Amino acid sequence: IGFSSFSQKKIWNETEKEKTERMAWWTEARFGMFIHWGLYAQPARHEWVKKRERISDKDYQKYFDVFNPDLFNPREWAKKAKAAGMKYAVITTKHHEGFSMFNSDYSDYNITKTPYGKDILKEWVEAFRAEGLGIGFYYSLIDWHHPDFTIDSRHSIKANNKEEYEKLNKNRDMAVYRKYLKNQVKELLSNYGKVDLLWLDFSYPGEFGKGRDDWGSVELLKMVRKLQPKILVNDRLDLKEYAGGWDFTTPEQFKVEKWPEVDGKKVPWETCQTFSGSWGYYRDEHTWKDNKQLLTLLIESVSKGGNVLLNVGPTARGTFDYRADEALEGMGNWMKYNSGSIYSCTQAPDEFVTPDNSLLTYNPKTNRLYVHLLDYPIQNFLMKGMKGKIKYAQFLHDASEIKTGKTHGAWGKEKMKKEDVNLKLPVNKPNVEIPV
Ligand code: FHN
Repeated sequence: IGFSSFSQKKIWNETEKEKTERMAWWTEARFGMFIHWGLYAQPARHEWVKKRERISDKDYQKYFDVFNPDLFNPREWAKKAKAAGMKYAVITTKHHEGFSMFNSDYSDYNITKTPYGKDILKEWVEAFRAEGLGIGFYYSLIDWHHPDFTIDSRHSIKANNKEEYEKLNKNRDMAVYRKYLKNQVKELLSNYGKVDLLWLDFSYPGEFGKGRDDWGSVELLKMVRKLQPKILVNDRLDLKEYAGGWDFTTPEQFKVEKWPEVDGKKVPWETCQTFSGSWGYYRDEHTWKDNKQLLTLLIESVSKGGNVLLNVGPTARGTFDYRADEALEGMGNWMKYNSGSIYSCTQAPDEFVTPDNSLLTYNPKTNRLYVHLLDYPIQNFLMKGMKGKIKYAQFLHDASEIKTGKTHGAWGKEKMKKEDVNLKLPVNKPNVEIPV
């Protein structure tokens, strides 16, 4: 569908080795915080509340008029992210509602014009950078507030045919919007120091099959690259080429079956997920992932060579929901003992057979294999085909040795082959979270 195509050579004259080096901090980090925060935190009914409830600009204005996160403490947020084991963070600088959480010369629909009155993004960057976290900016390509943004099925108004579509957009000039988009991205990448990651969101085929280059992607990326030469860019511009259009792919709210590939080649990837069902703060949301689900998500992603970007939707006063705090603390309790099996780890070499009900990760630098038990086996844990490949086995949380040996009785002998190794685990699991 009319996606502009170009090779990396034209935009980013970068070798695979240079790209690997540029991405190394992110690949080793494995775990980041996503933050969805904007006017939609006021109604607290999902970040798409304006579209879902078909709220007019006029009726949505009241959220702008009262926005004043008086309890916002970015350093506290950064400490919580760090304690959870997160190494970078990506915040919505502007979501689809079109409200800029930063001071912009191109739109008065921004944070400095609300009762809050200050550049909240600047405060956030300073705090997260002070805690040593990577800085990522989410910027929505979609803008429900800008008078020149093309209206289509992403809006409350659905055009049912080409005529209606053209009538709806008669006074809208996407070339004007493209310029606005480029100017705001330029502000973001010029006014806040080094930005490590640009998380653009999202592209879709033009209505009625009309392919379009909505965002001026090639020119936009050339500018991005010029302003922030080391920055990472995700895959949600309307450019399909891995080599040039983007650095990592972003499977959202689902678990990949295997390491994603493009043209038969494994590509960097990061799954973005919510603790609950909503990205923005949703007060009455009751479906929250539990600690084991979250930990398994993180381990499973790393076991397939990927990252996890886990989302918090702060309240309109600038606090984290108590359930988000609990989820972050739960992950931090596990990461305190086990981050060694996450940071700088990746998919284990194919020679290692993943035992039942467990997940493997592997650190290629240290040649350490990490076995994550998703529940606790009774005494014997068979690792098939590992004879001669395990020098020493230990529990990660206290480094106590795990002995190897034969399995018990006739059944065990029959089960265990000569090329297998059996880990003799204590009957009661160590006093830490499952996964162990
Ligand atoms: O529509 C957005 C959604 O609100 C949220 O920001 C997610 C996060 O990846 N991205 C879009 C849906 O894919």
